[in-house]
Amino acid sequence: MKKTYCIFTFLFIFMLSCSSDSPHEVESENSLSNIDEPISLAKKRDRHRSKIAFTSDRDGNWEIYVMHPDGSHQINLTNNPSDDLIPSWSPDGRRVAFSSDRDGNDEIYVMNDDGSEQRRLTNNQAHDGAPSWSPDGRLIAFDSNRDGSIEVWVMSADGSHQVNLTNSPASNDSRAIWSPDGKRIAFMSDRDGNWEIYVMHADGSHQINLTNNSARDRLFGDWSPDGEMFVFYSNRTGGQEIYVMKADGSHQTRLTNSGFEVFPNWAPDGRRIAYTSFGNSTVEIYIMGVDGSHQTNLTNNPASDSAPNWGRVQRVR
Ligand SMILES: [Ca+2]
Ligand SMILES: [Ca+2]
Ligand SMILES: [Ca+2]
Ligand SMILES: [Ca+2]
Repeated sequence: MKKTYCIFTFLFIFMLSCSSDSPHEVESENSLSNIDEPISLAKKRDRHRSKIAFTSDRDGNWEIYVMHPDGSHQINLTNNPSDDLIPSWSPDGRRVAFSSDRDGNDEIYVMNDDGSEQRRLTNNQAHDGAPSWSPDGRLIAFDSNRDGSIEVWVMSADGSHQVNLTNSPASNDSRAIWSPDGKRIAFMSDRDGNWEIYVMHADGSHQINLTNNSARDRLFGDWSPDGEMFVFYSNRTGGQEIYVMKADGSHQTRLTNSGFEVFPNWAPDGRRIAYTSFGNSTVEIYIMGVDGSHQTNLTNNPASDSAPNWGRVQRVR
C-alpha cells in the first residue's frame, strides 16, 4: 500500500519540488487583451453556467476549491487539516466527489457544491482515490489497491456495490474517466511496461491500448464533451506536455511546449481546456483553447493550485 500511496502522491509532490529553470510560455497581459471574440463571448456566457473545482494548499494543506471559469470567486469547499484532493463534479453540478485521508488513509468522499454534507463512501485501510462520476450520475469510478495493485473500481454513487473492473493484478490501472455516453471508460495502465491510455467497455470488458509508445502517457485527462477526442499528458518529448487525440487513438497532437503542463480537463462547452502548469516556481490552474492558444493563468498565487475539474452549473448562484 505504501508503494501505491507514493505513486498517487508523487504528482503533487513532484510539482511542489520543481524549479523554474526551463522556459515557460505564459500569455502576456498584452496577448490576453487580444483573445478573439468567440472565446471572449463563450467566457461571458459560461460564467454562470460552469465552474472549475481544483485543489490548493494555500491554507497550509490541500483543500478543494471552486472558482468561476475566469478565475474569480475562489472559495474553499473543504476546511480541515487533512489532504483533500482530486475533485470530480457530479453531472448535474450539485455535488463533488474527492479523496481525503482525514480518517488515516485515502478514501472517496462526496459533498454538496457548497461544501456541506461531506460523506465518506469507501471505508478500508487501502488507498481509494481519483473518483469520476458516470454521466447519468448513478455510478462513481475510482482507484483502489485493496486487492494488491491499483485497479479501476466502480460503485453506486451512495458507496454501495463496489466492484473491481480492471482485474489486472500484475499492473497498475488507474484514473478512470467515463465517456460522455456512459458506454466506455478510459483509464491508464502500466501493463505493457510504461504508462499508456486504455479504453474499455463500462463493464470492464474489451480493454484496448490507445497510445502504444515508450513514453509515460497519463490520463489525468478527459474526453471531449462530444466523446470524439481525448486530452491527456505525456513526457514523450522530454517534459510534460498536453496532447489531444481521437477516441480511437489516432491523430495524436501536442498542444503545449513548455514542459510543465499536466492534468488537462475539458470545459463543458467543448471550447477550452483547463490544466495545471508547474513552471515559473508556482503551480497554477491555466485554461487554453482546444488548439493550445490563449494560455491564461487563472489562479496567480504563490501556493500550489492543481487538478482542475470543469463542471456544469445547474443553479445560478
Ligand atoms: Ca484539507
Ligand atoms: Ca481507504
Ligand atoms: Ca506509453
Ligand atoms: Ca498558485
